[in-house]
Amino acid sequence: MKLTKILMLLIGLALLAAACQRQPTQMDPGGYTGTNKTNNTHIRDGIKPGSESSESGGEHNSSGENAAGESHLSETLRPQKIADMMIGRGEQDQAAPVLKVITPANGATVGSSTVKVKLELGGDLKGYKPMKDMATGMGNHIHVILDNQPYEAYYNLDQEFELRNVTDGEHSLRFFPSRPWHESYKNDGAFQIIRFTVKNGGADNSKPATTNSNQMMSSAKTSAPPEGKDMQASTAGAVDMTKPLLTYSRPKGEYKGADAENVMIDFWLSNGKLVGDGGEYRVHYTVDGGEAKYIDKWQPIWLSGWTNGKHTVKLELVDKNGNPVDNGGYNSTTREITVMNNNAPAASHIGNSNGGH
Ligand SMILES: [Cu+2]
Repeated sequence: MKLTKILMLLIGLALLAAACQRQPTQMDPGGYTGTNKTNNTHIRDGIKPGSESSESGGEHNSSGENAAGESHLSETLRPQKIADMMIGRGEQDQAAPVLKVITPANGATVGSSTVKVKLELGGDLKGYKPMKDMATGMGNHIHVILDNQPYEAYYNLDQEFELRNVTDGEHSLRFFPSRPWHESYKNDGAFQIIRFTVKNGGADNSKPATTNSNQMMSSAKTSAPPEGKDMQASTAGAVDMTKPLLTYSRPKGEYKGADAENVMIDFWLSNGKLVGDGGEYRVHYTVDGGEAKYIDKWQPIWLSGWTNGKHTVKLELVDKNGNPVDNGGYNSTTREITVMNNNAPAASHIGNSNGGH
């Protein structure tokens, strides 16, 4: 009787172990190997990515495993939906957009807690234009980052973007163009960083966030209020704009349904190259404080196998030996995201559940 119970327990454990081993582990476990683990070439081959991984994702969901537990993440190919979108975009993904910051000027002092942003987009655009599609809530957009906060999405460059309730003090702003699925353009001139100061701006961060209903703010020509966002209280880091700078971009916010199956990690890297691109840096990332992983080529990666719930994602710039490379505190960033992968039928529009950000 007792022996039977033990035997059954052992068989159960063996089955569990076998289930875990079915998951492919493509990620670099540590030291730089000189190979690139991502498989962007498969986009052209039209291979459906992550079929094994989505299966394992289902197991975890049905088990109701705590999100704080290990997610058994694995690197997957660029999702087919995104590969399809790229084909539909013509040459846009080969564009080299160049941003110019008109307002606020680098070094400017602003006497208001509402900071107006004006950008100019140039370069080799190949049809790239920031614009929100009202039907899908998606479109090309600019990522706007105040200090080291999560980015805000800016869609219509014909109108100013308003950063509201910005606290007094020195701040930094970073900008770069992004695709509808939030993958950044990585060409020279795409990324811009400026510093500015708010003086006697009168921001009150004890007040609840206000909506953009202040009609006086918008210009007489336009009926729609400007895009904008109430900002959290923060100040600039002591960033040296000439030194290697890692800018966290994705993941961010909530991932639901089909979008939760493959979560993209994407970042901007200035003034330095990763080892896989002939440089001397690596991007060290951890999920939920788990095993250290590395990105050695500057391109997005997609991870599948997320458990439902909240997760932390940390990106950090390190040197070849794994030592942190600091730059005003911006080179190590941790964000919390929420994953709700309910295995619902695929959403018709990827990214919808991200609120267009
Ligand atoms: Cu975005």
